[in-house]
Amino acid sequence: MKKILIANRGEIALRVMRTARKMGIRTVAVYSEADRDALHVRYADEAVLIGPAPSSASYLSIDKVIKAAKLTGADGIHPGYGFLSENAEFARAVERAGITFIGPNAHSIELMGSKLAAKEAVKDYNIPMVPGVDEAIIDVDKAKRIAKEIGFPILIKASAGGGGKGMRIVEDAASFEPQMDRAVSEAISAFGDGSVFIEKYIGSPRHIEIQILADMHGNVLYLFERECSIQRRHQKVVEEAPSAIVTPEIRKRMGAAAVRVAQACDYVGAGTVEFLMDQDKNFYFLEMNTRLQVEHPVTEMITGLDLVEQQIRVARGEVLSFFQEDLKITGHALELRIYAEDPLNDFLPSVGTLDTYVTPSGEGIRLDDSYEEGMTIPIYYDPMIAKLVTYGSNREEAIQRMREAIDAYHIKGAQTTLPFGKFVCDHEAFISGNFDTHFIKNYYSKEHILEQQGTEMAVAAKAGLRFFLEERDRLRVNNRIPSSWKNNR
Ligand code: MV4
Repeated sequence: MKKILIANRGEIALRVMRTARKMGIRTVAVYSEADRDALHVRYADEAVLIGPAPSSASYLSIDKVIKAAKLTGADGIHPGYGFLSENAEFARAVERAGITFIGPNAHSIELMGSKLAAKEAVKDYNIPMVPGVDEAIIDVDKAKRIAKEIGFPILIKASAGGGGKGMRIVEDAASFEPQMDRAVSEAISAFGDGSVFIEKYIGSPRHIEIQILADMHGNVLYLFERECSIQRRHQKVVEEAPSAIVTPEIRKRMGAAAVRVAQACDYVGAGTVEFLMDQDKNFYFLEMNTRLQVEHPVTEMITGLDLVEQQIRVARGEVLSFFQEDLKITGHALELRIYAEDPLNDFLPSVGTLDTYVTPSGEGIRLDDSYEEGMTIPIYYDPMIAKLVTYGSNREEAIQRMREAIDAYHIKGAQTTLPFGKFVCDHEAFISGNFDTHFIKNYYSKEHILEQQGTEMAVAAKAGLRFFLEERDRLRVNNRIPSSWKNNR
């Protein structure tokens, strides 16, 4: 592979290019009209304009991306995350064009894109699953019977879903049918596929995922877990590795289960197997993400591996150069996603021009971003500004570094989730490790941030007053200097 086209934008495009460059591989950016001045365009060796701002006409256009690759002679395409990264048709079209898709084969993507197909595929692989049915509900009465057996509440899920879309909690038998009708029509309008199934509802789960890495020669390894329970409307905000509650014994079992999931779909490349963990630390397979994930840096920090480098090596057909026994966790890493969203206004997008953009740096700080002061956040795409990653020899140190890094990060021109990150790092439940996917719902309200800002403002006011008094005294001294001398400047 001599030249890679990155079919993405923002921080992930830059992040992939950095590794390509390190490996001596040339890079091609694609960009939309809204991204003419974007950093990924500037950073790449070559850049191709592929269309107007809306993603559907640019970053999501299979034809345009492949045309750009042919035009520039790219022999590999990295899809990043989002956009076309989990589009089986795209993976197929890339291979058909004689270009290497840096990701799993189209079959794996397709299989894991359907929750029911995924359940079916892993059936004989001894993977712990949430009690429920593993086929689409056709007979409502039968489903109701099974629901009673499992015990309410149960969850109706869309097979084509993911990220929480098309999910319905059913509290009792009476509300089964109306909730089911809603789930089906929601699934049809969102995914064009009304297949739904039921699972026992795990009330206070943690979301823990395992990073896996597989080569074309049958080697599959797990790169430990990431804890992603701090989410808002299925959008992760804080992630960490390792999880504060996963023991070496659980880690080994989860890792082995994740490897079997990968084997069940002939997986190649970097992938993530998601699990739910209940309050008794039982874990259940949820779904597999067949892409590089946003939060992959925390895994890189604790393993010392470059996941993009591994993706490229595996895509070139190389054998993984290490074994499971070679991998170990060193230290602890946290990631805060900094979104241009207003934590004081229900996390609504708050895009604008970054009038001030001063970033933290130093030991144990990694910042994956794609902005510079003066740049404007486009309204067309994901409003993530940056991923602030901190590393420490232990969890406490990583948290303390995150606090300091947040304080050293100065953004003006858009409201961001930075103060929310501070709230999390200062929260007793987070610090103790005793939290679940309801953390934000249970503990967060904007008053906490207002209070925090109030305290900060009070501190600033006090500092300002002291400065004023000191200056006044100094100036008074100056006033005693004879005017003839003072004016002689
Ligand atoms: C669940 C669940 C409870 N019980 N399944 C949400 C997204 C999709 N990937 C699966 N999800 C869930 N599935 C059962 N049987 C609770 C969730 C869930 C959740 C999972 C992970 C992280 C955040 C979440 C927030 C709400 C619900």
